[in-house]
Amino acid sequence: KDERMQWWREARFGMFIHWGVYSQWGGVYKGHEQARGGAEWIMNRCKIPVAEYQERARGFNPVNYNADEWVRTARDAGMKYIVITAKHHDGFAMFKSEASPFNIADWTTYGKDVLKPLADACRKYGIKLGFYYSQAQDWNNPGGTVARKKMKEGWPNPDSTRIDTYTKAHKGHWDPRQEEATFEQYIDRVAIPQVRELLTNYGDIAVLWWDTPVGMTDETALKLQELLKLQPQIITNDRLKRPNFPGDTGTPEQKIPGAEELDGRDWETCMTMNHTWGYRTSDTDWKSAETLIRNLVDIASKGGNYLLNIGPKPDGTFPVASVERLKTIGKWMDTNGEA
Ligand code: FUL
Repeated sequence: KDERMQWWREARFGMFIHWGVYSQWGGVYKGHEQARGGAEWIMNRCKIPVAEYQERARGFNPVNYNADEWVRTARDAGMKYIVITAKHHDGFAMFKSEASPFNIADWTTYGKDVLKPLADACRKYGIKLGFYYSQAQDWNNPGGTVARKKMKEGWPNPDSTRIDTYTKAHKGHWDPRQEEATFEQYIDRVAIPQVRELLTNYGDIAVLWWDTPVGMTDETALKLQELLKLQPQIITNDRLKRPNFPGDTGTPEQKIPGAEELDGRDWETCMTMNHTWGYRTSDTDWKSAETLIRNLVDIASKGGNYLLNIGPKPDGTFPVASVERLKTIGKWMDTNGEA
């Protein structure tokens, strides 16, 4: 384990990328600002019907996407690895998939896999590549689960004009099309084959970043965990299924643990530069470069890693404010970063 973990322990700094068809909404649905949560949650928060979400997804066309530039931007900031959302909770695959037509190559105007060029660029620049995969929540592929956000009885969802009594009676689902298969069928038909694709078609994969184990059982988790043998060196986090599947790394989200909270396990703080993971047009409340550098130093001093998020725009470019901050961090790294 120690040998496998070595590069990761030395890395200290990585780039998280939340990019998908949700970026097209930018946190706005039918003229209304999504009130709560990250903009990558818009389908769920605003209860967008499956057909409508899928229709808009057809138009996803990131013509300015340049994987080479992305990886150089990460490298120049001193980042050693990248973790990108291969599939987020909305179920849209950013890669060519035989397991679901709802993927970038088969579904969209763009018509190409975006992970392939990213894998090539990472290899070229010596940056490790990891995939985020939402294994349980999937709002478009039938049978996927839905996290139910706590909503007080009688309180309307500020983001939804639809009635929450439906979602209550349907385990959080808001569209009958989401329930056309069982969770086990979804795992066998979509999640397992897609994770196999991700661990087979892109060369060495350094990290598998699971998320939100809603509805997972030990049995479904074991099936997914088994696939990791396809990449014997891979490192995984603690979000496959709770409890019983601790993985290799803890995942404090949007917070830096205090020194007294550390328990000897490897950990990685993931954090946004503003308040959203997916691109949000209205969110210009950015942390300063100084704050980001201070966070990195704080985390490194406690033995953790900093996975700092970028929410690319639907055209495939990074927000300018994010790039500016990465440049400032890069300058600081040049003088203070490494021995
Ligand atoms: C959370 C997800 O629900 C968010 O959308 C984001 O991906 C974050 C890193 O993990 O649990």
